[in-house]
Amino acid sequence: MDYQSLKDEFNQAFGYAGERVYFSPGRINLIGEHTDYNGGHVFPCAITMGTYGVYAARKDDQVRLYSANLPDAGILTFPIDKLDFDKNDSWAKFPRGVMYEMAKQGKTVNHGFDLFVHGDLPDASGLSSSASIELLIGNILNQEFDWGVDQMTLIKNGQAVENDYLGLNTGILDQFAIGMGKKNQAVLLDANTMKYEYVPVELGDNVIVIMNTNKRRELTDSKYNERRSECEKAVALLQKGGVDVKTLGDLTQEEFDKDAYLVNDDTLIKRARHAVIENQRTLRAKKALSNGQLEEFGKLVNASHVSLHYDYEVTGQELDTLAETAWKQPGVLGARMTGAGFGGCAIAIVNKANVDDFIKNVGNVYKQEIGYEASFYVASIGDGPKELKA
Ligand code: GAF
Repeated sequence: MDYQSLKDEFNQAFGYAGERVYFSPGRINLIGEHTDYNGGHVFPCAITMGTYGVYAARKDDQVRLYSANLPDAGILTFPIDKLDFDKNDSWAKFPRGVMYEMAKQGKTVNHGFDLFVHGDLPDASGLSSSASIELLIGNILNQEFDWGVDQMTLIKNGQAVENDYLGLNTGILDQFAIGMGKKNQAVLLDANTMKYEYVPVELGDNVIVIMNTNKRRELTDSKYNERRSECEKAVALLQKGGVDVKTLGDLTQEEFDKDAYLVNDDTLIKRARHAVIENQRTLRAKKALSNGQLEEFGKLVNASHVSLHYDYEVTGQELDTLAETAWKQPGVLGARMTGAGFGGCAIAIVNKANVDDFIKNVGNVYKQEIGYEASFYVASIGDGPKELKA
């Protein structure tokens, strides 16, 4: 999507010329899944697919919104001082939520605006279209209303929109990956301390292929919350047994194995074991990638999927079919689900020379086994939110 066509689209929606064009990416997580809310590490990168927004100031107090992705919703309108959550709000819940949460920090808007939005992230695919729009709006309003806050504030505000405004119990991974995105870099975040480090994604002759199950992630919210509380229960049982631990990210595998008997419940042990080992695996994967040990990196990526399948049980037939079929293809270093799971996307690291055959073969097997098509995109790792120039 280019600058001029986005401006043209604004004009078609609102009947006059928009002022400025902004972009906010989506994300993939290379490894470190379901570790963020367990005080562990994540290792994501922003991608060049994302959400574009065209902004224009209004003289009155109305906010008007139009999404090219949801044309049936038409133009949504609300006044700048009516920000309370409304479950019938369609996608206006995102700008309202961002404004509501920032207002708690004294950051408000003093006039209305028109906003046209157009995203090229597949909807509900686990590439973080929600966090993308939260960071898009946060960055637009920060610039247009001179809020003067840093990216980390907008990242945490995005998470507050999810947790406090929308009532979804998610971690910081998605907003962080998007807000801190850097071209051709992954970022290792310690979700316990919020310290982070960039690592160049140098994959030699390989590229990252995103594989979309095209499955709607219906049960995601309830299953996600269930996993979260299972991990919290495991921590509580370890503490009750006298283990000095605040989060599962505090533990090495050896420490966990030694005390796992205290958890005394098969399911809880499996959930906690995933969180502990996946955190350690993420650190090893970061090291392997930094040292150019791509085969080792790929093996850790595969092991992550296996753990998410057997111990965390968040993969499902669609993601398993994609990952397991990918493992059997020539030129594949590794493949795993990415994001919350239960549908959404997987990623594979594939030799450039094999990509066409890879997509054909995995696509055929998926169609045969699942009954409908998967979609494939070669990922480019891109920057975080920014204003686009003509
Ligand atoms: C979702 C959540 F939003 C993230 O915080 C993270 O927990 C992820 O699932 C699983 O790693 O994307």
